[in-house]
Amino acid sequence: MGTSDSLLTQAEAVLRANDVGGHYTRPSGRLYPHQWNWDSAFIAIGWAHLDWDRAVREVDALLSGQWTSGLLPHIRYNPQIHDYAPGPEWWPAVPARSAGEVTSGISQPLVLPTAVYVAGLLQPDREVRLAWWARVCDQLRDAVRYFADYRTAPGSPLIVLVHPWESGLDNSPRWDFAVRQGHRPSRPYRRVDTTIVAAAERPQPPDYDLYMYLVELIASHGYDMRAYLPVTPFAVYDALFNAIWYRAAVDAGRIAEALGRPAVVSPEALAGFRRAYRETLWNEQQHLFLDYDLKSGRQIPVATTAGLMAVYGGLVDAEQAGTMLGRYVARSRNCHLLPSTPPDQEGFEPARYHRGPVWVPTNWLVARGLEDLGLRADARALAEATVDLVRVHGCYEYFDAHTGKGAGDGQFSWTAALVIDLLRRPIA
Ligand code: 2M8
Repeated sequence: MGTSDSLLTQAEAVLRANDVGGHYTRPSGRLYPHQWNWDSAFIAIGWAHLDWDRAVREVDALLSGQWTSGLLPHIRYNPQIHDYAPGPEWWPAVPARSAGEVTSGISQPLVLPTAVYVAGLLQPDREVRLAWWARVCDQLRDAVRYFADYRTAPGSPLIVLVHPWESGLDNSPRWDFAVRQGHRPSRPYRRVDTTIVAAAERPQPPDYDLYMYLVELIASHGYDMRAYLPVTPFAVYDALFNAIWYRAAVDAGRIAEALGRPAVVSPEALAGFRRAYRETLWNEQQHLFLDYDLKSGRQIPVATTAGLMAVYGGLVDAEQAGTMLGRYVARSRNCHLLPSTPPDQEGFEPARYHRGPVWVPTNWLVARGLEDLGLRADARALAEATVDLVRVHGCYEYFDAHTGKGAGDGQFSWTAALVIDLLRRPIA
């Protein structure tokens, strides 16, 4: 068996081991036993190569947690499992469309419409593909529009992120400004994560104090952003979240178009969004997009991979993408690519979770974005570096930026799913 064959076999085994009853795929065995939003989107792409019907079930499961507003929750809890914290008791009275659904009360980067588009194209039978798209199209549209309808602030079409967990890059140094304010929840809370993996690889106590403070704040305002926006310390335009939302709107639009249905977001609104993204988030000095803190009315001066996601979003042209990437790589000397934070950025920690380590999903997003822009050599180099890291170290949750050593959970679903995609659908 060639090395790619054995890596494929290994990755497939990880997905199968994390498959919960053929309904959803947990991100990993003990650390994350429920269904996570953007994990399942990436995972569905992996399944689409192995067992297309299983990919459909992954998406169905995620969509069954959708709220009346269209929000797709960041966690869809499995009510049989109680060893993850915070549990659903922290998210009371969630307005899910289906009775009996137990979810969190915030969302995550909206990769799902793009995953449904990509997985759909992996179905060779056009009728089967269109029938699937027809079945999920309205729910995807609602998930996209939820952010435009409920999660913007006056004067800008950009989406407001209300919790570090929504960013997917939880303890990114970008959020240190809010952690430093010292907010704490009114009730005690427990942590399970540090009993499973080393505390040195996880967010710190002050990070969790902020997370739980915001959970209480959001839940106590009935999950209505406009009600808590004046009092929350955390309201940001996240460069990653907004780029992914834009791409989701475009891909949900492609699905609608294939079905002969009306646009999901109008071309004028998409153009206005592109303009706002560039005007608000571009930083000429860093040659990167930065996040924006609505409370201070300023950009957050912290460079991370989030600033490269405009490449995936299709919000920059090839020339700008090439320059952004070149700069980021040049600042990341002595690191495996791409460190989530470049080593010259204050707050960089090579082995601590989202503060420096290399993550397969963010690499995948940038590589696919480069591919779409025609920067094939860059895309291929990044894809190969990513696959090699997994080949050498295993399907870890993430990888030490300096040594490449795997960290977090060692049987990680999105790592497996996206390596399968990169091997089975190599960069064009
Ligand atoms: C991590 O986040 C969860 C909270 O959502 C956690 O730390 O418990 C993040 O890496 C997030 O991006 C990811 O979706 C989740 C599951 O893999 O784990």
